[in-house]
Amino acid sequence: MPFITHLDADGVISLALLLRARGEMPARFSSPTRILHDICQLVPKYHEEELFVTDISGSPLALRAASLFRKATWIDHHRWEVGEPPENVEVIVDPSAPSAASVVARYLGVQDPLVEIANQIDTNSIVDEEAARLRMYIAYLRRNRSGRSLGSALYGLAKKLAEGGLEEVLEENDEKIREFEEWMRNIMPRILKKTRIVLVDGLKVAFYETTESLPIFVVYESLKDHPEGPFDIIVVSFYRIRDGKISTKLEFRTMNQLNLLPLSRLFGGGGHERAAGATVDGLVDIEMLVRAIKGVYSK
Ligand SMILES: [Mn+2]
Repeated sequence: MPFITHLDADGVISLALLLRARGEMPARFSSPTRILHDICQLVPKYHEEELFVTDISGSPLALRAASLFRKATWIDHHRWEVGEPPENVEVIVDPSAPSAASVVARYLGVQDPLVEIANQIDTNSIVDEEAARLRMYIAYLRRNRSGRSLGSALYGLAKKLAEGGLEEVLEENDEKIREFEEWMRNIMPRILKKTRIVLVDGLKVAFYETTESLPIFVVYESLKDHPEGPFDIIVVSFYRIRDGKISTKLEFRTMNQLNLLPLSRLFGGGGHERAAGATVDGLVDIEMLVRAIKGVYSK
């Protein structure tokens, strides 16, 4: 039974819950932009089995691709247009759920303290130290590994969590977590300095542009200390060049309960009301973003 999940704490915890309920399965870590590609890649080898997808926004096309498997179950909590899914694809999407893991737990009929950890991390409202440390450990892995090596590390983590070993994982990787914390402490003043604040028709918007991929929570945490905060919109733009082509990955966050989905939709993306994003071909600069924000939010 192949499994595709999001490459973050919620995705890993969703996998852990399914591993415990259903036993070992081949897993792949994906994202909304890569999901169609990843489903198609699994078709030749696994189409006679049941596919599981969690914590990733789909599309009518992705659901059609999932229908090439004997059966598919798609469990998520992002807000997206499900439409009428193919007959053999079961879609369970609850946009009001704090995490995909909580929807998975409900689907499986289980209760687990890991769900609360996923809820705290995914809604960026961390209370427990364990949640903060797990988030940093995953961020450490994403910083130091990629491709297959990252995939197998995250799978190993999910397996440990499934066996009830959160405390153990955090203890074993204490040094790595500290290393990440140290890196984070060093980069925070730089983020604060490089952030541009623009007032857009009464909305206070913070722009952070970078070519280095970094976890959004690091930017968010940095901006908590900004003298001009809190911000209605935080925009993080990652510029990437691949095969000579530039693309912009946009991430939107808010400190003031603003609904960011219309803004991310404008760029062909999605997500949650308070945490959304999009990936755009070409370069999206601050001027374009200001115009987009005006278009969406100005009356
Ligand atoms: Mn999630």
